[in-house]
Amino acid sequence: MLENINTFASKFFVTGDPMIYGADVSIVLATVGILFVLTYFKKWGYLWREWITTVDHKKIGSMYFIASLLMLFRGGVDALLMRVQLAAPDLKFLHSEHYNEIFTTHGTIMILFMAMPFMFALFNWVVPLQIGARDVAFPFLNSVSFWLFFFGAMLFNLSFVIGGSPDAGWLSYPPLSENAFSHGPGQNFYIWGVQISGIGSLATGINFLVTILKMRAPGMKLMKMPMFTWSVLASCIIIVFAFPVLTVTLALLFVDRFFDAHFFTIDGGGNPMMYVNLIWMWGHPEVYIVVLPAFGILSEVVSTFSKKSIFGYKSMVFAMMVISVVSYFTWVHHFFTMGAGADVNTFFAISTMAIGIPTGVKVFNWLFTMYRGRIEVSQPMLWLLGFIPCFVVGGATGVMLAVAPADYQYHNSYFLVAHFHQTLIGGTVFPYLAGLYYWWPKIFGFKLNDRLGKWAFWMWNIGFYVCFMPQYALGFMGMTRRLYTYGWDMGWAPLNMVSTVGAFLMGIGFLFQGWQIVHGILYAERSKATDSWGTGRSLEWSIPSPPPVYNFAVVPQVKGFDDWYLTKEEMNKPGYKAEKPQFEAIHMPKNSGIPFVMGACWFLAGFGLTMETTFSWMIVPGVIGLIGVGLCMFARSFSYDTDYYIPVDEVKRTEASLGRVV
Ligand code: HEM
Ligand SMILES: [Cu+2]
Repeated sequence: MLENINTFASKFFVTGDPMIYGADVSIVLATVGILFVLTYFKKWGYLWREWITTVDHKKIGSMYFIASLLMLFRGGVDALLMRVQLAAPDLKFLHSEHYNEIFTTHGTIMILFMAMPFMFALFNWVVPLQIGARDVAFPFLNSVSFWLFFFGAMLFNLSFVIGGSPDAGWLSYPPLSENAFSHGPGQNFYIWGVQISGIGSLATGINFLVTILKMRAPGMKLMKMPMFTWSVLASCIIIVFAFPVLTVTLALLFVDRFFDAHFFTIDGGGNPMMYVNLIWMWGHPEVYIVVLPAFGILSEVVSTFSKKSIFGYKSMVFAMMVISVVSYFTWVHHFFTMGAGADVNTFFAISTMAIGIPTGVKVFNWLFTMYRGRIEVSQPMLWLLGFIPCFVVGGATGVMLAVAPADYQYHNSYFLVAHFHQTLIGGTVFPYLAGLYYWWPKIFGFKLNDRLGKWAFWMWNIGFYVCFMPQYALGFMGMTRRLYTYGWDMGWAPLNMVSTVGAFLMGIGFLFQGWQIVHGILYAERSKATDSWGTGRSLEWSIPSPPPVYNFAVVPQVKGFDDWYLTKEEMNKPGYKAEKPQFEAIHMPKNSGIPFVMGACWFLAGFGLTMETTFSWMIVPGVIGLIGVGLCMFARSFSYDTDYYIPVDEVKRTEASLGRVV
């Protein structure tokens, strides 16, 4: 009996590494701590009513943000562990398998569980406010999306302590990810964690696409939409076409692993390169999914703080739409070395370089917006100024990689590692941070401390160049990616040490930001002012901060692009008199617990199917989870009590308490 339990435990739990035991203990302690605090302060009801069951886009945005911050922490710790191992030759800090696991979890977490939810946080916080809507088109689905993302991410992270982490790289290429080479549950965690959250992302894409197309306030023609909303529309179009490819690809890999099929194995007539093509047909558009909203954020920030309308609005919109289409025709640049032949490689080399054109147009438009503007270097603007040089160099090295014959040299070298971090950190994380600082006062009613913010900015920026510039050189010196150690004779030691120092500087930057948020919650001056920066131009700056549940007491009538700016001009005219608003009862969606339960059922299903290859009886929880998902759908289909009205009196009372004219 005891022996049985022992063998079970040793297969079920990850053992053998002091770091893992440390993590086990801290997970248990943190969980007990959280449960204790919630019970002691009687916060369970509050948590359930206000957050877990919420369908309010602003709160869902906040939950996405918290999750992405936690994942940035985990992904960041992974990064630092790797950089410590590589700091000097022949270190024994991480052994080879452990290193493989860490770069896999780092890459997957950073892109799918950090960048994506950070982006969804901004979608949720901002889009309905910018288009004058009271919520997204499908608030219930929005909550489902969040919980699928959340439980998918948790499932993926669980692999650290149960079963073992995936180790076949962030895109899980076969043959490494096939049964023959990765027999344990690690790869299954990857499949189910990414699959479940991916379904959530697809639903979010559909939701925001419909929201932007159908929920705009009267008068807001497409060509009057703010740039951020445009960028979200472009990103969602890509999501809707790209994510189904991911779903199918992962499903095929699942069939290979569970039913011994041969889609991607050489024996039995499969082909691993088919997987590589499929995953990049999603993977390349995916990088544009995360980068287009970044462009949108920058366009808002640059015009607000240059106090000018964005330069070349139409060309900006056009550039974004071109990028969203062309991004489907470049995927082969990730494996020119596959050997598809000169003609195929030429096509993909040219299409990749072509993307540089609309991207360049955007950079020039931001510069021209600043030209002759009265520039105010606020925190969001600072990140924009950090972004431009970083992204330009990242883009230029991208064009170098696009030269197919030259890529035979760069491929899978540290040159590539430096390039993609430059676009992902400089081109995505920096702009998202600009957006965070920019819209934070709108969502929370206070600004984040300037001094701490400047420290964070400089740490991130200096750290970034110190960390990644040496890696370009290391790439030229022959250092390949995914390498866990190297010898003294290679001559790579000094640059690697410099790179590690840079990584830690970025880590310090992150700590400053954590402190900045805590500091803000504790000490920042609160302000309900609608136009937090004084120079806002779009509709979100016309309502109180934080906005009431219904956002707009009266649906705005949009006059033109930069509508709030136009309104302010009108208000400044002599003899202006505010019209008395005509309130009506407001139709709102009701909270629901189904999305959370459904997410939990997916988690159970995913966990069961993941562990099934180790313990066949785990199919039982797997099937129970799937049945639970079905029941949740059934329950939703038959619930009729899904919405309510906020009566006029209550709207008036709320507006009056926010200092508005009633
Ligand atoms: C905060 C600073 C960061 C540092 C110091 C860092 C460092 C690293 C290191 C050392 C590797 C492994 C390279 C190798 O051995 O091949 C790596 C891989 C990777 N990183 Fe980062 N990283 C950072 C942030 C990010 C961010 C923000 C993202 C995405 C949004 C990201 C995405 C990736 C991806 C996709 C990989 C490839 C994983 C693979 O080879 O499967 N990283 N990073
Ligand atoms: Cu690509």
